[in-house]
Amino acid sequence: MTTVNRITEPWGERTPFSRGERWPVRVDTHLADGVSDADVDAWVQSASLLHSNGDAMDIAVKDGSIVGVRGRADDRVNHGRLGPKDLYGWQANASRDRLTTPLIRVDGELVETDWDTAMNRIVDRSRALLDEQGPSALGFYTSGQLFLEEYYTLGVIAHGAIGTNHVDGNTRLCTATAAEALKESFGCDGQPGSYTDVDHADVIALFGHNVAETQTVLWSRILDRLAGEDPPRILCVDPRPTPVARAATIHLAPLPGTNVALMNGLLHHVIASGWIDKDYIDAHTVGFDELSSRLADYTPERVADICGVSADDIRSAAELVGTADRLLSTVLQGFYQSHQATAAAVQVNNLHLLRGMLGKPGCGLLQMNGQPTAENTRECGADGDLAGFRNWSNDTHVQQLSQLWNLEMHSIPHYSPPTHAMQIFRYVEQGSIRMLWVSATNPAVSLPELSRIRSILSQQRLFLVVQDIFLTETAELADVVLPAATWGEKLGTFTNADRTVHLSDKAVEPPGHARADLDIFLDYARRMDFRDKDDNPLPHWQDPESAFEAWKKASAGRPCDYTGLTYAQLRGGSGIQWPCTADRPNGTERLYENGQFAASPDYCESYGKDLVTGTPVEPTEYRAMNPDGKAIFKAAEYLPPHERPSVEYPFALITGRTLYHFHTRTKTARAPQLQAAAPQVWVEMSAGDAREHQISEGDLARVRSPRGHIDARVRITDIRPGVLFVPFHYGYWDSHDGGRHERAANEMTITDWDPASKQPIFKTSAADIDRVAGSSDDTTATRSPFEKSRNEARS
Ligand SMILES: Nc1nc2c(c(=O)[nH]1)N[C@H]1C(S)=C(S)[C@@H](COP(=O)(O)OP(=O)(O)OC[C@H]3O[C@@H](n4cnc5c(=O)[nH]c(N)nc54)[C@H](O)[C@@H]3O)O[C@H]1N2
Ligand SMILES: Nc1nc2c(c(=O)[nH]1)N[C@H]1C(S)=C(S)[C@@H](COP(=O)(O)OP(=O)(O)OC[C@H]3O[C@@H](n4cnc5c(=O)[nH]c(N)nc54)[C@H](O)[C@@H]3O)O[C@H]1N2
Ligand SMILES: [Mo]
Repeated sequence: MTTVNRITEPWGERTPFSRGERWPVRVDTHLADGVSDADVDAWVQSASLLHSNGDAMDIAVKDGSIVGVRGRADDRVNHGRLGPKDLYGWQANASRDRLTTPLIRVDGELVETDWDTAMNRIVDRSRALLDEQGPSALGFYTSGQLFLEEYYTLGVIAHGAIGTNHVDGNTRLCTATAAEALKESFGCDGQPGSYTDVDHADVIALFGHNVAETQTVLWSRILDRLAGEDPPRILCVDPRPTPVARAATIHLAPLPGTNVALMNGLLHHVIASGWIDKDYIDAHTVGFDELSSRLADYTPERVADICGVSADDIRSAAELVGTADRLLSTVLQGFYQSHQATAAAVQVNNLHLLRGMLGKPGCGLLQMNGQPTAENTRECGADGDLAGFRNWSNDTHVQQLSQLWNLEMHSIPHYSPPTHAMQIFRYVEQGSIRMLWVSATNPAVSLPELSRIRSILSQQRLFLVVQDIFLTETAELADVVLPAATWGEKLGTFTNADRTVHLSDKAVEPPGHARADLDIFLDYARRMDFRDKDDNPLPHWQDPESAFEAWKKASAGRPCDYTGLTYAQLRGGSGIQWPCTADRPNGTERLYENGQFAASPDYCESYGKDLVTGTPVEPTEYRAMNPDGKAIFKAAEYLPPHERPSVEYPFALITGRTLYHFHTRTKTARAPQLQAAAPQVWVEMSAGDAREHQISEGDLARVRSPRGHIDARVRITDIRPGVLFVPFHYGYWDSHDGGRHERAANEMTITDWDPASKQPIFKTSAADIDRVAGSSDDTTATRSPFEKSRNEARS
């Protein structure tokens, strides 16, 4: 058992290893005070649910309650390690303020009720709206935090049984760009790389990805390589001095919103220097000539001006990735939550295609996921796309679904692209969507421009259903609140960012009358009496395992093929990476070995889009461009962000995460160790900017954008001058005083999205800052514990 303080030392002690060696095992455990291993009645298998890394763990159960967790030594993902959120976050399950019974709105107030009453309200309203207006009156907004079985079931209900096109997940805010970038370059979603690429790479490049704080165990793996022989060199592209930046060989800190210019500059120099694999390009790709002519103007000097980094640094960074023997790249929100998100992420794919670095150990590409089960939202079609990475504009694919679900083809909407979340909220605002069912997401804190979102969700004419485990900021606005069971209280599977499928077993009973999300969706389907064309119940399954078996049929022959997996096989041992079939019973470590892609016109998930306008490419156009299903180089011109710093709002505001909290904190604020480590919102600014504004460390400051403001304590850091950073975790609910404080970063963010992926822009808006009051004595206001312990160690 590890004894280090995992709040001040989140990555634990080093277990160095050198290139090509196996990453040593280190088993991390945390048990409740006074509980020892000997007291534990049972260890129940699961994986982590507060990030996308998929760290396998066992849940300790004593007297019917969760009393701790322990990493699984045999798992390929974490070799026993767990991060701080995994070690402490489970305590939220037993929080006394869990929702335990359904609530309905009566005379303006939410009151407790029974399941029959709550569900019948939803069913009555659904029926009335279907009669009056048809399927387009109903919208579903789900999550990246449920289980595979739940998404597939919801997808079948929404796309099939109801036939609405208005289905999306909060994955739109999270990994829509990952999916879109993979479709644009490789014809299909699906993560090419593997975490084991960390073990083999000689260069690791992180693009807008603060992996140290957001996937702490993956960072431990990188730190262990850095501590071993023949360490990899690191490129970090991030405007902030993150732990990744501090460990980097080269840190580029571009102005927020200039990623495309920067990537074009890197690719320009890679091509100009001849660091490309011409044979690979000729054999396996289309579009190289267009890319290289588009890149011609992006000289390091020009790019240096746009991005505010030196031309020499751009050349050095290009050399690092251009001469790597085995390059691993990861991409996340610094790229995805920006105005040219897909265009920027695609350039990282281009880098790997130019260098022929795919499908080989160490040559990984991880267009990262963020949420634990975002992969499943996408593959099961709960993000609007069709199940099994099927192409909505390919009739053969729609027909396959109609056969699987035994429905007429016309009852599955495929007349236009699925409605994306930002458009769903627009339709709610305009009144054409009249019932919105929100599951496992908290849009009243996580969507941009919160004053608008609050007014949309509190409209009288909207019937809002919220399915959550707590009475969140969103649930408070609902007409019906459904109490869900969560991780540890229900059975299901989920898939992490490197395609590893884990089983999560039920360890304890849910509190009160809370029910698993799957049971809630199936109960709705039964009460609605949904039927297929032979009058059989739709969906026809009744529990997690039968849902999983149905999903396997839907995945057969598609890139995300699960047919070789069973629950029995996923119990014990390690998680397994899809595709997993009879031919590949142990799963598949890397996609696109030998330059074979899933991009042929008849097989691909998407024909792609224009990266600037988002207009879908016509099937005939795609066929002409890529008849043999090769990988596709897509070029993009740099365009400046829509909202740029001005005289009135001189700063670029970016938002993001801290190591200790997950999203809107519904779980992490209820875990005492995590809450104490980051109890309140702050704003980061540079020392020079602070001086100029007469602001000192710890002062209370007001941060304003054209849409709203918050008050936050100031942390002075080495962030790029002209940039402010605010963590987005803090909604107005406060676990300490139960009070309400407007302090969510999204009070300030803008209603705008990337044209191709439709992912909202959380990382570029203009803002100003002013001092409101002097400094507080609370030092947690101004430093996170791991920063403090690092500073103490250095002095
Ligand atoms: N501790 C913790 N871990 C988490 C989560 C959490 O809430 N807390 N959430 C999970 C989820 S759902 C997700 S999506 C991931 C997100 O994981 P990350 O993407 O790593 O996290 P963020 O902090 O959102 O953004 C990453 C970095 O982008 C940088 N950035 C901002 N603007 C720009 C820009 O214009 N260009 C570049 N190059 N960089 C920029 C920011 O400075 C920030 O350090 O984390 C997952 N893991
Ligand atoms: N400004 C800014 N905004 C952002 C981001 C940013 O970087 N900056 N990042 C965006 C990203 S990447 C993401 S992923 C989103 C996240 O945004 P949200 O999805 O809104 O955040 P969460 O707090 O994770 O909300 C999940 C909800 O599900 C509930 N829940 C947990 N487990 C279960 C379960 O088993 N069943 C049910 N029914 N409910 C459950 C939780 O209590 C919680 O209310 O935020 C986005 N918003
Ligand atoms: Mo996310």
